[in-house]
Amino acid sequence: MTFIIIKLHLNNLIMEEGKQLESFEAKIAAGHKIEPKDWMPEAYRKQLIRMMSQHAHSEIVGMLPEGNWITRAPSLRRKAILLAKVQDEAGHGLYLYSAVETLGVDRTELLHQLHTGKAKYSSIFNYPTLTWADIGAIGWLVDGAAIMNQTALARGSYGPYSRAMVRICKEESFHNRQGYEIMMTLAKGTSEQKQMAQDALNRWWWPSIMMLGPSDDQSPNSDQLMRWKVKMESNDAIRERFIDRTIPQAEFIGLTIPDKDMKFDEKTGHYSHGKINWDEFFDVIKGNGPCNAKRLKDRNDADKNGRWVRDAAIAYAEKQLKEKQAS
Ligand code: BYC
Repeated sequence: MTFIIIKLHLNNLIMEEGKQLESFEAKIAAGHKIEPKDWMPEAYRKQLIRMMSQHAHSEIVGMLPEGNWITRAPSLRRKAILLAKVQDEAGHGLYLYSAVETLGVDRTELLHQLHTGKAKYSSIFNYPTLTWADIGAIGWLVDGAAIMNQTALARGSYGPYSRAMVRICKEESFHNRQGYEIMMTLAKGTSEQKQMAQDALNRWWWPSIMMLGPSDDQSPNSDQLMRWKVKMESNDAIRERFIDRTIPQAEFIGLTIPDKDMKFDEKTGHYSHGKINWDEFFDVIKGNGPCNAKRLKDRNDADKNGRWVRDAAIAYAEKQLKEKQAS
């Protein structure tokens, strides 16, 4: 008898979950947003935590190679712009950690995963910034690729993530323009300056097109993410759009994309490109890129050195709360 009751109960639970999944998927198909208190399948929640936390980590790790150039920016104007950009990236990290917390996970845990090397962050930030032109290349190419991806993510199904994307993309557009303007200025400068810009393009081009994720045949998460409209387009589709948009920009300022196989295909209306070195990409995301160890150390140091500020802010907030409760 007990066995039958348990079985009936389980059947009811399965039916209930089936109905919830059906209405969840219908909501997404109709273009509605999923909000934190709505029912969602565990796999959707886990995928969002994975992707959004990697995104948040990328924003704050991305501050490191750029922050490295604040004291060496070539003029006061360039310094002020770069400072504002790096602060924007910190802000993006904050919106995104807050957005991930709506899924019931604490940012202390997420940061612990980053600092112990368990969590991924964007492959692109494991490359060094060797000259001032690299700051131009990051704004133009890295922020350019990020915008291409994130304007699609802004139409995604999870409310807090898609809304964060809207604001982030506005700021990334400014970052993209300042980077292109640095490259344009260098490309119009002396032959040494133009060479510096070309050298930065040579080093950042391939990592930038790789940062949009592995090719579709090597992307295990894409199908599920696209079915639930977390991702609106595949990695290769976004990469193609980024390449199509960027090549004319390089031509306009007289720089050469370092890919001798790149050519415009009249039939498809897109540029075809040379072979991407996916071995390098997978090696970098495994932790073996030129700067992985340095980035982790610098993040850990920043976390340790900033602890007193967080402790003081918490103590002040607690004091304020106590005073409010007492009055
Ligand atoms: N780097 O199944 P796939 C910025 C991993 S920062 C490292 O295609 P998915 C900026 C992937 O996680 C903007 N790992 O994955 C900041 C997965 O491993 P796990 C950064 C990567 O999630 C400061 C495995 O490879 N933007 O703009 O469907 C200064 C298989 O991949 C990467 C975002 O984070 C990578 N590049 O698609 C300046 C956007 N690519 O987790 C600028 C949000 C893949 O299964 N994220 N992997 O172990 C996304 O749109 C997607 O996560 C991706 C990858 C397109 C990146």
